[in-house]
Amino acid sequence: MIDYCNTDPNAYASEGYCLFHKALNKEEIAAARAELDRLLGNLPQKQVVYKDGENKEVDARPEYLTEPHPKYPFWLELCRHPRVLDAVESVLGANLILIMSHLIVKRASDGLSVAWHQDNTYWHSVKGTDITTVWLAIDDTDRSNGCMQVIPCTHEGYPELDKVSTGGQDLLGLTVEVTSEMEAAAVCLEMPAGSVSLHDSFVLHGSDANTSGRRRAAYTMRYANAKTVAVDTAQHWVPVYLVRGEIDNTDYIDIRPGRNLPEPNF
Ligand SMILES: O=C(O)CCC(=O)C(=O)O
Repeated sequence: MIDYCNTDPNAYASEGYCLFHKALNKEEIAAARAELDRLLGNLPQKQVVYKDGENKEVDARPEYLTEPHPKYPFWLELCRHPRVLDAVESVLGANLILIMSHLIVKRASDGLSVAWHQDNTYWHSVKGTDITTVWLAIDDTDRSNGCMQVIPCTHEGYPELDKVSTGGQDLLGLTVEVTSEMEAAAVCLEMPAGSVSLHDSFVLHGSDANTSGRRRAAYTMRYANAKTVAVDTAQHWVPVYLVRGEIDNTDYIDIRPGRNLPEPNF
């Protein structure tokens, strides 16, 4: 495991990730925690999740709070937060669409691991490579509560790696094969609540189980360059939102700052 962690947006293209400290302040993070606690208090008994390569109904878990942004204005507002978008713009350019989001909450003691994977190969309705995930720490995160880990530079050339079953109790049920040398090069993205990391949609990443006595909650917001990435909105499972810049595509919902947010749609 490498201790160095990239905080230079100019090195994002080569490293495949970058950390930005203090994107959200204490009050903003406290508000996110309160909203999250409200959602956790209303978890259904069952959830449909994409696991082992298919959609399945499973017992609900807080790791599976997928796509809160079309349903709850709080999370959609967060996805167009100026400091979040500034970080995204620094790596993807000025024309940005929001394509997905996911609250991944690992409870204290039994939070699921996330096996090594690439994001892009799961998203068949999205074509292109200029795609990043903002991973917002809602709780402080470190090795003991299952922080994100990235294997730098593995996005180079955008290889589409085959997935194999993990056969285990992890979040996705699938992984890609990784050598011990690659694993030794992984970086732990330890960060205080309010910081964000950005990772490329092809870079290998994952996280260990949370066996600590502390929760590890994160909000992942996924963005693409509106001009170089095409989303097939007929196939895509959530609306696509224009959050910054320009694009000539009437399939996308315009929520650039100053616009009203749409009514929650499901
Ligand atoms: O939150 C985690 O531990 C994993 C996140 C992840 O895989 C992702 O954001 O793509």
